[in-house]
Amino acid sequence: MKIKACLFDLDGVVVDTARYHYLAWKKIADDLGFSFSEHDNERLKGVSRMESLDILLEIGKIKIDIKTKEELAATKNSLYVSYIQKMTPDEILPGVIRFLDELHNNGILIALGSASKNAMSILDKINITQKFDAVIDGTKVSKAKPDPEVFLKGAIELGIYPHDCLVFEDAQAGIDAARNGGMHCIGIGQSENLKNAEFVIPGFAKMTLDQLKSWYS
Ligand code: B16
Ligand code: MG
Repeated sequence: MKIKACLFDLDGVVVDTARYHYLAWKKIADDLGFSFSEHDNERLKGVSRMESLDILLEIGKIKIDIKTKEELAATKNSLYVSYIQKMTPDEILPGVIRFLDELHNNGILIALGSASKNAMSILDKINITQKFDAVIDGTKVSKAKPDPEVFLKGAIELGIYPHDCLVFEDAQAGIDAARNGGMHCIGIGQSENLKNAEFVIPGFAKMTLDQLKSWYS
């Protein structure tokens, strides 16, 4: 098989933290006096914290200065952190651990490529840090997805060429980042929301190395 490394997004791929992001952003929107739906929240997936805030303010048609923006982002993050502090390994999405172990047992390297600055703390809470050969998160990159920086840094840390890497992503920005970096990409979710992924799967419950081999040999 030509795939030598698999790079995983975190939110929406390994765990479903999107609902915690949603609850925290919704509180900010409520306090500012406008409604923010789960449908609106789709636009925030894979996007950095400050860009998420810009999208939220655009939805609420609100203009504020940079200092207030920084305060709102900090408030949102405190709320989000209070949710993730309570996370447990039970929240790892179905099939993830089994699939990571199957990859590892067959010599395929594994990295995390997340936009989140809270990624390390989430990995720690769900007790999965040791499954990754490299972790690149929002504290290590300066350019947000769809820039490929997060995945290219992962490939460099693993010592694998981009064209031998496969990314698993649930957000369009993340799929674009993988493809912009010259990597293979499988979307997690529904194909109509995930353009340019080579394949789309609903999750890892039925994902196997044999399936990967049939797609990438
Ligand atoms: P934080 P991923 C992304 O994580 C989320 O999908 C996105 O909704 C969030 O705004 C971003 O992380 C930043 O998160 O505020 O914790 O730094 O999908 O790239 O793992
Ligand atoms: Mg994601």
